[in-house]
Amino acid sequence: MKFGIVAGRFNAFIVDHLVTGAVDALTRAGAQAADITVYRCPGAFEIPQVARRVAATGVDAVVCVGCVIRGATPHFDYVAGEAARGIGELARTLDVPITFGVLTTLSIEQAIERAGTKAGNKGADAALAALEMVALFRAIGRRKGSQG
Ligand code: INI
Repeated sequence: MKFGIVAGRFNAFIVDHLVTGAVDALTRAGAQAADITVYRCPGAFEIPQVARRVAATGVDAVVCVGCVIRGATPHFDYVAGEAARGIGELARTLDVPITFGVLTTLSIEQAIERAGTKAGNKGADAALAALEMVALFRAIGRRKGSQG
């Protein structure tokens, strides 16, 4: 199986831990490191554009990770909203599992908690969701056209 991980570079001190969590989860489940490619883009807003291209390379799944932290202006809502909307749109329209490991938090502390400390690692969670979706798509594919 081949996987693409698309990571926003904005808030890299958090996102790097999400990437590590995603790679660890995939390799622990049996993926080869050589079959995992990490693509970095400027920020969460760009993730859907990159994920679409990565999906077109023939990978089995795309794991999206990023971190949007609320600031003093409405900017957060636009960036987080477009990232979620864009990734969701891809997931519903492409025939490749695309999972959502983009943190949208109110504070840096909340982000740290979700990047490998007390609230787990959302990059790892998104990678595990991708593995489950690949298996599910294969199971659905096998059933397609079968008699029972
Ligand atoms: N991108 C993020 O990934 N996280 C953020 O918290 C963030 N904030 O707060 O601005 C952010 N902005 C950059 C954005 O994703 C785009 O890269 C930029 O607007 C250029 O298109």
